[in-house]
Amino acid sequence: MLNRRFSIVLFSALLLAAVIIGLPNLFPLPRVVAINHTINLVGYVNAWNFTTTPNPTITVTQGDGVSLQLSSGDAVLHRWFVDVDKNGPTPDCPGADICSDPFTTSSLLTFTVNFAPGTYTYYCSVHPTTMLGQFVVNPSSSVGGTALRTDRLAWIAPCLGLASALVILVAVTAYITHARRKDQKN
Ligand SMILES: [Cu+2]
Repeated sequence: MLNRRFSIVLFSALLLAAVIIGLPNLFPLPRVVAINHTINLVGYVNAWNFTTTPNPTITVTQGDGVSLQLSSGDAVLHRWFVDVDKNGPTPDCPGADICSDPFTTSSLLTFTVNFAPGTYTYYCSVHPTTMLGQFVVNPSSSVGGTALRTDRLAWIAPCLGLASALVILVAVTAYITHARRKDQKN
């Protein structure tokens, strides 16, 4: 009778542990949701955004969206582009590079970062020696097509820890109760 009850408690505890540990695998984590970056760049012949060379570094992750709000701060003609094919300050558009329209007031350029991770250079095609900066593409955190969301992992880990502690507590209590009753019996 006692052995049977102990077996049931132990089996339940193990089942609970299996379910809790297996749960995250039953419901695969969703892919990382690509971020949309809204970036403002104001063009001046000396540099973008009142800076001097080097210009602001733009950092994104592969797969992200970019909404680039461009404007001319000095009413001079500018044209933004990122040198995706890495062949220097000649814009290859249409082609490998991603280019804005030429603008003397403002222009909105939206695109998806669908090129390989790495460090690229963005330029103003009109003033490529002063209006240039780094465009850094970080690799997506996806591994084998399944992405890990750190914010979800952040709450799963303490839950797993707590659940494991409970399971161990239940198992130890059941074992002690079982051993004590066995002693009383003898
Ligand atoms: Cu320019």
